[in-house]
Amino acid sequence: MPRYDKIVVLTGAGLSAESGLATFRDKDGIWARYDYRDVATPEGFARNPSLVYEFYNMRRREGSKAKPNAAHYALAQLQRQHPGEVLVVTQNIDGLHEAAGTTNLIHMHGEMATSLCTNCDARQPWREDLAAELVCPECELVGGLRPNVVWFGEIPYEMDRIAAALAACNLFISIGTSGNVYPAAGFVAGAIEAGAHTVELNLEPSDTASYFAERHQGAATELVPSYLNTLLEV
Ligand code: BV8
Repeated sequence: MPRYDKIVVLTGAGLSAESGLATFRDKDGIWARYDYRDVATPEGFARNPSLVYEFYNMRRREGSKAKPNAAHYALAQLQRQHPGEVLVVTQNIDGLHEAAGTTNLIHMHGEMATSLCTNCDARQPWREDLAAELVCPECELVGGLRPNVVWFGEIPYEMDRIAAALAACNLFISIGTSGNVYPAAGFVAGAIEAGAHTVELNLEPSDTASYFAERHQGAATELVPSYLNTLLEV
């Protein structure tokens, strides 16, 4: 049996950076161009829905053109070849993990290619632009469709399943996240409590870097394949 048989991987925007998708807090990142209170909060959506629709329409269009990179493929290969359980929890709303073949996956902050109806709560695949005047295919009401994305102040998806996986894991790997946003930034503490080995793979030390037992600094497309290969060799 390999040294680690219950692995939880947390990913953030840094994993998709080399696929051409902007991160949030890098110097030319999304939050340098938009105020998160305007585009990633329920209050911002209520204040100016068309700005929020356009913000996510633009990211959905960009996301639909992006391709997985070597780090996404290395994670999918780990899931296929590692005899243990590998759960990927992503903060990313792009579909690059799935496109690379990752299956055991939780989008804790939602997905850009799905809509949420505020009238009937239906989540549906949605690749086109979203707008206020659209009809929900489920309840046929107009005006209820919003991006199926978790905004600040909203509860991330599948927190119970994530908590259970962290409590049982013996290896926690964090890739491409600045460790700014909770509850995701607190997962490393849960993994430590479970007695897991903790590893950070990031371009630069995150805000929670000091929590990690092992840290490697560099680009995800270099770090991730080489680190994950060491897990497949043991
Ligand atoms: C919650 C929407 C309760 C999706 C996002 C006061 C009032 C209200 C709330 C709070 C408060 N104080 C704290 C909070 C909680 C709040 C929070 O954490 N705020 C922060 C700012 C302090 N959190 C929430 O509100 C969350 N909900 O708490 O509900 C609750 C919780 C649990 C149980 C019950 C109730 C909801 C948070 C989700 C918000 N939604 N976005 C979207 O538009 O995409 S947040 C946004 O940040 C994205 O989701 C993103 O995924 C997330 C994290 O960002 P990162 O992925 O880390 O990206 P970032 O740019 O920051 O970093 C990239 C990293 O990659 C960098 O380190 C860089 O060096 C590295 N990198 C770059 N290139 C590469 C690379 N690494 C490797 N290779 C490369 N090539």
